[in-house]
Amino acid sequence: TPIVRLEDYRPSDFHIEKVHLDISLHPTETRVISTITLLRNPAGNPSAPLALDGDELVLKSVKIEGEEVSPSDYEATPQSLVIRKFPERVFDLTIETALNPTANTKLMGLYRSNGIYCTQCEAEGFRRITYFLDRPDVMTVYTTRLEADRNDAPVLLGNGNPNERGDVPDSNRHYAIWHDPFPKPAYLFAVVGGNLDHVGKTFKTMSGRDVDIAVYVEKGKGDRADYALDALERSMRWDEQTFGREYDLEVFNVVAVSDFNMGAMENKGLNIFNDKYVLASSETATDGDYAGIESVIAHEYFHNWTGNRITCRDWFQLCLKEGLTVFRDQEFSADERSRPVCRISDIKTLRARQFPEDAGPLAHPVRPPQYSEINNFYTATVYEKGAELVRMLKTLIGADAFRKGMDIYFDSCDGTAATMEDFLGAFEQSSGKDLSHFAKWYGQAGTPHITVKGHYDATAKTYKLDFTQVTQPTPGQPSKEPLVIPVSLGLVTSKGDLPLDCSSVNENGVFVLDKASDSIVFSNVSEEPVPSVFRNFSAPVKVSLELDSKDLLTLLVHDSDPFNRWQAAQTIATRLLVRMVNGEDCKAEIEAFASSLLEFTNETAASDPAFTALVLTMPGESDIIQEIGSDIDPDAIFKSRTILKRILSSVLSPVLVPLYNSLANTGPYSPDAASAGKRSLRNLLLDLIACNNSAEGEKLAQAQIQSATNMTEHFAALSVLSHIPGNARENAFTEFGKRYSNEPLVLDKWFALQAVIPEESVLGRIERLTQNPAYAISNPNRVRAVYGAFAMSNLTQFNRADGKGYDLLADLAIKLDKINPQITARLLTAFGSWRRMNGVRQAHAEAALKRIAAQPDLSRDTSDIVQRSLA
Ligand code: BAL
Ligand code: ZN
Repeated sequence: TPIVRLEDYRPSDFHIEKVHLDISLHPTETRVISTITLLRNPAGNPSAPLALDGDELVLKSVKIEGEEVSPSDYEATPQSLVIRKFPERVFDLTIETALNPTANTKLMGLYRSNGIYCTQCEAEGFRRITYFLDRPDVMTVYTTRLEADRNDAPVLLGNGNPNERGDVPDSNRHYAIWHDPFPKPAYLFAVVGGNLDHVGKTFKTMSGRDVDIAVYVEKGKGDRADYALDALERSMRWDEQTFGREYDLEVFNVVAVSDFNMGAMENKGLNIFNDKYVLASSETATDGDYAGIESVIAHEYFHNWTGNRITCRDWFQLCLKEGLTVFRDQEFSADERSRPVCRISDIKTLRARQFPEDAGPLAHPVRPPQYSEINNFYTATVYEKGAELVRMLKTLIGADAFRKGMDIYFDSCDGTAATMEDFLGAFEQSSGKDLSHFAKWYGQAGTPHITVKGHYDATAKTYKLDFTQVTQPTPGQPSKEPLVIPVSLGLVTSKGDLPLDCSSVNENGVFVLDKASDSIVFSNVSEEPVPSVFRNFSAPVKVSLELDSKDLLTLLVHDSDPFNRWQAAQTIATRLLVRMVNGEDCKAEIEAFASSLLEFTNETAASDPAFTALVLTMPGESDIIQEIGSDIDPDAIFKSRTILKRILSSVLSPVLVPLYNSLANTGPYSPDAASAGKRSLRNLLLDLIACNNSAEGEKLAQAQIQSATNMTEHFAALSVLSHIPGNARENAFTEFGKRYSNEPLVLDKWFALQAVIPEESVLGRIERLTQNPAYAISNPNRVRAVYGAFAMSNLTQFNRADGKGYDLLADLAIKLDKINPQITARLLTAFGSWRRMNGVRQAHAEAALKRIAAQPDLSRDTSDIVQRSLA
C-alpha cells in the first residue's frame, strides 16, 4: 500500500474557483452532475495534467466548456480521472457520475440510512460522489441543487443558506438549491434528503443577526431532539462569550441518522450526527448519554471556527482542528457542569484509551509523519492527547496570552487551510515566547514518564524536588528527546497548602521541566509537606512519586486540587491491586484504606456526590494493566479487583444502604449535572452493596428497576444485576429486551452490557445477541455495542487463554471488512495490547491477527491496522 508522507506535501496544481453540483437522488440510480471552474495554481507544477480523485465511481460523461470530451482525451478508472487536454485558462469541467446509495455499505460518500439519503465526506468520501481535487487545501464555494421524489424526501438540506426550492414540472419530484458562500474543502460537503421531523428556533447572535437553528430526526422522534437543540443554543452562546466567535450563516441544521461510522460530522451549516448523540428522553437515555450529546453537539458546532473557517492544509494537521476542538468542547462541558468532575472524567478517558495506544504497536505522534489510511488516525492520540497539548499551551503561556493567541489565530488564518506551525505561531506572537521546544510534543509519540523525589531539610527549612523524564521508544522512534512539561504543583500539609517560595515556580504554581532532569528548591518551608505534583493533570504524563499511603491520604483530605485528591485514592488502590495480582494478601491495608474512604464519604457525599462517586470508583482493569506493563494475567486482575471492592464494600457497609436510600430520587427527572451526580453516587453504592451481599444487591436492584423513573436508574440497576448470575438477571435481561425491542439505541446498552459479562458462557450469549432482530451487521452502533464492548471492555473473555475471544473478533472482522472497512479497522485496535498478555494468549492473538492478514482483498483500513499490530 502506498504511504503518504508529510514531508512530501506539495500545493495542488489547480485551484477550483467554484463548483456547482446537481444531485438527483434515487435509491439506486442517483445522478451527480458536477461543474467545477478550474484554473492552474501558479504555485503548482505548470505542466501537470489534471488528475482528479475518485473512489468506486461510475463515470457517465466528461465535458469541457459544455463540449463532450472524447474518451481518448482522458483516462478514467473508478479511482481517478486524468485529463491531459484542457484550456490553459479558467475553464468549466462538467462530470457526470452514477451512484447507488443503497448499495453503499461503507457509509462513506452518499448512502441511505433507514431510507434517509445522507453523506459522510471526511476524510476522503467526497471522491465517492464525484471526481474532484479531494484534499483539504483545495477550498471552494459550493452551490448544490438537490432533487428527489417529493414523498421519499420531502426535506432536502445542503450546506450554507437555502436559495430556492420548487417542484419539478410534470413529475413527482422537487428540488432545493443551497449556496454556501464560505470556501471550504470537499470533506465538509453534505446533503441530506428524507422524510424527517424537526425541532427548531431562532438564535440571535451577539451582533443581533437571526439564525434559524434546527435538529432533524427520523419521523416520529421529534420529541427526543429538544436536549440537542438546547445544547446547540448553549454552545453557540458559549463560543461568543468565551472566544468571541459568532455563527456566520442564516441557518444551522443538525441531522441525526442511525447508520453512521463516527460520532458526528461538522459539515458546514449541516452537521450530520450518529443519532446516539442527538436522541434523548428520560426513558431512553442515561445521564451519560445526555452528557455525551451535550459535548458532541458542542464539538461539532465549535468546528465551525476551528475546522471549517480555518481548516487543515493536509490530513497530517488533523490535530489542528481535532485536538483544539476537543479542548474547546471539554472547556464548554466544564463550564456547564462541575469542572473537577469533568476534568477527572476526561483524564480517565485519556488514560483508558490514549495511554495504551501510546504504549502499543499503533503509537503515533499527535501529528503523524505518515499514513497509509487516514481513517485510522482519528485516534485518541490525535483527539484526546491533542486536546491536552492545547491545555498545556494555555498553562505555559497563561490564560490571557492564550485567549489573545486564539484571536490572532482566528484573524490571521480565517479562510485558510492552516498548519500546526500557523497555530503555534499565533501563540508565539501573543506570548512573546519561543514555542519551538514545546512543538516537539506534536512530533514525538509515547507517554513521558516522570519520576519525582522530594527531600525536606528541617534545619534549612527547604524542600527540594528532583524531576527526571524518560519516554520509551515507539514504532519508528527509537530514541526520544526531553519535552517541555508544565508541572503545576503545591506543597500540602494537614493545614492546607503552604506558600510557594521558589524562583522556578510562577505565580500560578507552575514549574516548567524542559530537561531530562532538573531540581527545584523551595525556601521557608515551615514543616515537612507532601508534594502535590501535576495538579489538574497539567501534562499527559505518567508520574512516579515516592509517597506512602499516609502522605497520599493527606492529599486525599487536604489537597486544594480536586484532581490530586482523586488521584491520591487511585494511587493507593492501584498499588494494592498490583500487589494482589502478584499474590500478596493485602487485606489489612485495604481495610485501612477503606476506613479512610469511609471517613471521606461521610464528609463529602452530601456536598459533592459526583466527586465522591469518582473517588469511590476503583481503578479500572486498564489502569492495572498499564501499571503492571507486561506478562498480564487478566483473570488475576479481575479477581483482585473483585476482592478489593468486596473489602471496600464491607468496610463501608454501615453507610451504604442509608446513603443509598437518602439519595433516592424525588421529583421529575432532570439531566443537569447536580442531579446526575446524585444518581451516579447512588448507583455506585448499589454496585458496592451487591459486591459483598449479592442477595441484598439483587433485591435492591430489582426494586430499583421497578421504581425507576428514568433510564439512568433503570440501566444502572440492570448493570448491577448483570454481575449476579442467576434467574433474576436473566429475567431482567429478557424483560428489558422485550420492553425496548423497538428502541435500537436502548438495545445497544443491553447488547453491550451482556457482551461484557466476564463469564465463559458469554461467547454463546453473543451468538444469541446477534440473532436478535434488532441486530444488524450493517449498523455500526449495533456492531460496536456487541463486538466493540466485548473486545474493548471484557478483559477476561476477550483475552481468554483458549484464544476463543480473539477468534470471535477475527471471524467478525473477516466478515465485516467486506461491508464496512472503517468500522472493522476500528474494532481491531482492540488487539493493541496483545504483546502485553501472558504466555499462551500472545500466541492465540498473533494467530488470529495472521489469519486476518491472510485474507484476500483485505481493505486498506484493516490491512494497515493488522500489519502495524503484527510488526
Ligand atoms: N471530524 C470528524 C468528527 C469530529 O471529530 O467532529
Ligand atoms: Zn472533531
